[in-house]
Amino acid sequence: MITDKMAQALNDQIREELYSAYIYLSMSSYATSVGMAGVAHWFRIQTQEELTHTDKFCNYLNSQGSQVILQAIEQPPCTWESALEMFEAALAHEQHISQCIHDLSLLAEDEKDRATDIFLQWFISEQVEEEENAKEVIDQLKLAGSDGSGLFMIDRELAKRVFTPPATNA
Ligand code: OFO
Repeated sequence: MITDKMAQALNDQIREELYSAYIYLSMSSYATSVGMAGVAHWFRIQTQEELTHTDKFCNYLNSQGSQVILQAIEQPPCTWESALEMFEAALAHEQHISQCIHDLSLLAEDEKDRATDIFLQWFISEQVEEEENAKEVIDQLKLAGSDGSGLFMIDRELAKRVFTPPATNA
């Protein structure tokens, strides 16, 4: 059993996770339209990850006897100047999500809700990885600069990303 305030905050986070899936799907679609197949693939995998995050929050709310109330999702942007701009936007978005998760954890503490706090620990670690993944690609893209063959090689590398479902499905 969780408080109404906690349930509302977790429902808000479901909207955030769905928006994450939405913006990455938009990035994937844009990358496809400009011939960056590897970038498109990378963001498509990212979309799948975000849907597993959504699922985790939904399952947790249900396990606590709370209803999932889906909210409207804002329209994401649909064009970017370059692959670098896309990954920088992805990193900024992940930093925002990290802040949301930290705020949820603080709220759980305020509510003396240990179960939710423990549930959120997985997301706190996951966010470190999410930010790191985007930063890694940003560094590579900055190194390549405007070198077409460098960008081509990065695109090929990004095409190798594999979707790994989370080990637990709390
Ligand atoms: Fe990208 O971690 Fe969820 O939103």
